[in-house]
Amino acid sequence: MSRIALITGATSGIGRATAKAFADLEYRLILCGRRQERLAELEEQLGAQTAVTTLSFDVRDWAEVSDAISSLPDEWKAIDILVNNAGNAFGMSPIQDGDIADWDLMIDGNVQGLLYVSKAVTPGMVERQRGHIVNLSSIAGKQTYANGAVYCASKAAVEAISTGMRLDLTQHGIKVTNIAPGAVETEFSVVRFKGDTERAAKVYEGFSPLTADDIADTIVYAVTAPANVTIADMTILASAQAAATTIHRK
Ligand code: 8X3
Repeated sequence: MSRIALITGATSGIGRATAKAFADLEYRLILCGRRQERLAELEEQLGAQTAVTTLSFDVRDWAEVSDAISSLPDEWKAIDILVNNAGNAFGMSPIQDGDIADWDLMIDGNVQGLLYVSKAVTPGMVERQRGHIVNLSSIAGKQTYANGAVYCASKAAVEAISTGMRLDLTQHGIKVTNIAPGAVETEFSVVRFKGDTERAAKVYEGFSPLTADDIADTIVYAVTAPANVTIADMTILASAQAAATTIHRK
């Protein structure tokens, strides 16, 4: 039987591209997100290639997460791969001007959300003594930049959680991969700048940014590595990008 993969934040960006790449591998897919219509549309599209089911919940709400994962029918319960992709940036400002609601969204979504979904999925992996967790961090988790303290902190937390998970779960036959992308052109900057598409476009001006498909390729590489290989940590930058905020633009 093909592997079962659960992807959070599957309705857009890296999550959606990963869902498509996994469908090409004929993995059975549990696609998770908040936007039900987008999930239904993706289910219909990828359902032509592989078995797909969807779960609509907010990763920030433990009761919703736990109810959704435990509602999976028996044939979907043995999750082999968990891709913790859900997460976002909200706002960019010096710490003294930071918006509390933005901070809560980033910490609750990027950190708590990742923990909640992992808490719902990992006991089964431990029981089965196999599994693979892929956490989406960021170059921002490795290099803090001005006006991004809280987003960077949330991704630094993901880095720590990936390392901690690897320490706790390796003995149970579970691989943990931390993926740290640089500048990927998705809805990321539009969300960060709250719909200001002009400001968002400027982030990717004058160079070729990464695409969601580029990151999906690296995730495929990690999950298809031979049994004796763990891809522990990958940083993927656009080729014009030397560091988080050092980008050579034409
Ligand atoms: C997204 C990459 O460099 O905008 O995590 O923080 S960056």
